[in-house]
Amino acid sequence: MVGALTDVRYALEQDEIVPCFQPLIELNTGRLAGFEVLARWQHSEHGPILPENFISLAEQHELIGQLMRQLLRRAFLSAPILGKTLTLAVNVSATQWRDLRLPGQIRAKAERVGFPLEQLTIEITESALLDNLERAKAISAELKTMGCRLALDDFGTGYSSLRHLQELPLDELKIDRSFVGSMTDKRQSRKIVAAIVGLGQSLGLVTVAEGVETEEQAEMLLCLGCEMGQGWLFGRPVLADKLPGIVAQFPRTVAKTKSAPGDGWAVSSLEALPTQRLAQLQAIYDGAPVGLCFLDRNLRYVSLNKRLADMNGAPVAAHLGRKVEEMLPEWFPNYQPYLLRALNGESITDVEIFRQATRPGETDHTALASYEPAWDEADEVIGVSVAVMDITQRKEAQKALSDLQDSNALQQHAAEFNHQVPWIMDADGNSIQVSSLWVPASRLSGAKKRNLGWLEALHEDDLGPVMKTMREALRTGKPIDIQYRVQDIDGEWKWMRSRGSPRYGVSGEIVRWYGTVEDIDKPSREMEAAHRN
Ligand code: G
Ligand code: G
Ligand code: MN
Repeated sequence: MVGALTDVRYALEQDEIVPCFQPLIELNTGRLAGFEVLARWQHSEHGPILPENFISLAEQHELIGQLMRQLLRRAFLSAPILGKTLTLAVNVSATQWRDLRLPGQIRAKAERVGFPLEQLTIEITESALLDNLERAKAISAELKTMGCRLALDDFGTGYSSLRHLQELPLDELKIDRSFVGSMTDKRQSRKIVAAIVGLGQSLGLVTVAEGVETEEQAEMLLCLGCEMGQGWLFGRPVLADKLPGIVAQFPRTVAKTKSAPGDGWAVSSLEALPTQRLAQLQAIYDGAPVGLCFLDRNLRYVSLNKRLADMNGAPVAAHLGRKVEEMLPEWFPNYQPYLLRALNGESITDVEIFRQATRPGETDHTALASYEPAWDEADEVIGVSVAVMDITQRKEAQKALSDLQDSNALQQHAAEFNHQVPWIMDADGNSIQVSSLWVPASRLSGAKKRNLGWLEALHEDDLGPVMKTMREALRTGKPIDIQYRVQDIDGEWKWMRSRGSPRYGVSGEIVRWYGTVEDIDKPSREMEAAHRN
């Protein structure tokens, strides 16, 4: 029977248990970082036998130490092909973590062939920590001092105690293949993988995904921030004679300069921890000249920046967890169609939204909004990112600019017709622009020429009829044609005639009046003068 104790003992004597090597790949570059050493029994009759059939036997009969030493010896023989960067990872059984001689045994094997311990990773399972955590801690501390790296194997299946992560000087977290295998179909597995990666990142550990079989999984892992992958996608475990081929097949990780303690991998681990990245994102978020928020599928505020909170007139905290509809009941109907479209996967940019003042003291606002669906790794919409820019001032500036253009046109106009002085008035009869050529200019201050101040320059007898005609015109849009007297610089009353017509806006309302005013005394005086000559 295969796997009987005598067989295992015999296998060790005959050196039939040999290392296989499975590549470990840097997910973002596709580079080869090293190999995990996996035991295989090359049985003379039965062919290759998997570890599940002999490891526990070896453990039970205290042959596991010997098994490891034999594997290490053979694995280290392959050292030359690994160069100065590729690593080897070996599995050490739970039972071996009781034995304080473990580090010495490993060191002896490595020194014998000159394998650098910096390129050796020791894999530990959580079960090893259960019966004697203190001893396991002492052993791992010694391994670390020797320069080895420490990886927690099959993470997520055992006890996954956060205490273990805290107590051991770990460098890596290996995510069990059961999660990786189902992560593309099961949201739950995906969340567990994401959580393990996040946990690893926040503790400064390299996360390694085991059992990566498809491109889709590799892609998703990369998106989640997982740095390393191992699995059939990259390569099955192979015997030593296949190593050169594999090393040649993958680009290697870049040679590292002398690594700092706890910074062992040949992987360019990101400098910023997720918490730091989050803080930085938050800073960008807060400093953005736009209001930003993220809404979940129920249109609740998951996060938002201060600017948006200010725009909405409530503190940031008051928004969190509440629905847009609750926060902005008056405006929500304007946003809802866009939000729903975004939840359906459409990205909508640059929608102009008018926020009419709803409370006293508020002013109307115009905003430019974008709605972007947020997808998770399985391409499901999980919420909407909203960006809102207040463009009220821009709109006002545009208006002022068009007024300025009006004004330039006005000056030009004035130069061309020196008897006819152009003016511009708003829909309420307020004078917006009147050329300085308007006769009573010097008698009325600039401010008075503006708005309704121009009426003060009129002869009191003319004021009534002018106002009546103006009111009528403003109401009906009927062209203005009025005559009135104004006093010039010398105090002389002169007759003026003012004519103008309305300009209509897009929705049919009067937006401006354009007209000219002329001195109707002047042509006659000039004519008189001409006659006298
Ligand atoms: O690749 P494979 O199916 O052979 O591995 C099955 C299990 O056996 C894995 O959990 C692996 O960690 C374990 N294993 C493989 N090689 C060794 C070894 O040399 N020592 C120990 N203790 N476990 C090993
Ligand atoms: O030591 P550990 O428990 O991590 O052992 C790795 C085990 O996973 C080994 O049995 C190895 O043969 C196996 N394995 C490696 N890659 C894959 C893979 O892509 N898919 C599956 N199903 N098993 C894998
Ligand atoms: Mn392993």
